[in-house]
Amino acid sequence: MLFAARRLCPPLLLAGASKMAAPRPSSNMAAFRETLASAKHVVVLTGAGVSAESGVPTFRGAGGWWRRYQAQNLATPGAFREQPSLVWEFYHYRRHNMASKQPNKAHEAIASLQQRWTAAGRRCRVITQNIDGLHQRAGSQDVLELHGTLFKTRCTRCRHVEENRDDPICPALAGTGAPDPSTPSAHIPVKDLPRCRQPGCGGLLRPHVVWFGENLDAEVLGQAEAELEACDLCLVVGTSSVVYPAAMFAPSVAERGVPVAEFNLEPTPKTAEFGFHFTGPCGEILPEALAP
Ligand code: BJW
Ligand code: ZN
Repeated sequence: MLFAARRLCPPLLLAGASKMAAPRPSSNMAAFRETLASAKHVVVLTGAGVSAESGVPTFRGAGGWWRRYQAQNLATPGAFREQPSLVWEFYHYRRHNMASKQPNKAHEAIASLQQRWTAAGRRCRVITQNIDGLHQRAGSQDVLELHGTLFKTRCTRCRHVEENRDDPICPALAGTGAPDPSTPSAHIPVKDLPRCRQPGCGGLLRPHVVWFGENLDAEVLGQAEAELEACDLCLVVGTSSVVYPAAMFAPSVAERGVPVAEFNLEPTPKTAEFGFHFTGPCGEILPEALAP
């Protein structure tokens, strides 16, 4: 199992060891396109940056604030335990916000690549850390959502998972969730937050997403590992590559000698481990890189 050893190792040690041996990444587009042309099985691993040009905030950096909170600090089981109303306001805002967002040219370029390749008997699998559903809306099929989705809930009592696109998801959240730092918290009583409708349950619902310290779904992780072990090209698009286990996916592919191309506004802690790095907005670069 490719990732078994890495799961047990601190990522900094692994990153450091690989960095020493890695050559400087190329930004030669013609060379990348030759590599793409000869590949048979590509994995496209995406993060928040792929949706940035759709107007969806990223996690880290300037856009990663909601009120006076850093988004990543609300994406924790502890935050939900202590302030379920606040965390639901945050997710209500993000669910509501998605109604006005559209897939951008990067999502479209990836979906188009997958459609062309599938028709030609080649394989292209999208693995995303995003929970916004924009890859699927652009036409990508069989997207692996590593960190869950905004549009499913899970019951904290009976664990039932179901799709839910209601906006608002419960009456008490209507009109809440504004991101401005001066907005007061709604302090919704727990009994009025989203509740499970399974017979005899009524438990508190939570977003079906993966928060810090929680395990990724074993089935999803297994499928991602299988794709990464079999691919002959990996694209890493719009991720800071600091959140594990996703942060070790592309380095593991590179470690077995398979080309990896990173598309990002800036270098990441993993850039030196990759064969290609293209700096700039992925909505501009990917259409050129993946054009037929
Ligand atoms: C553009 C662009 C444009 C912008 N074009 N580019 C080993 C060692 C130490 C710690 C750990 C470890 N293993 C696990 C951990 C703990 C933790 C972790 O990794 N912590 C690190 C911070 C160190 N991981 C976990 O807890 C994971 N669970 C786990 O591993 O379980 C087992 C375990 C538990 C505990 C200990 C050990 C093992 C679960 C991680 C879940 C992450 N959840 C979130 C929230 C999801 C729900 C939600 O969305 O609300 O997932 S956090 C947040 O970060 C979200 C994202 O998917 C994820 C990654 O962020 P991403 O996508 O990279 O976004 P940004 O904002 O960081 O970067 C955007 C990038 O785009 C930037 O680089 C920009 O430059 C670029 N960009 N515009 C191109 N136009
Ligand atoms: Zn329930």
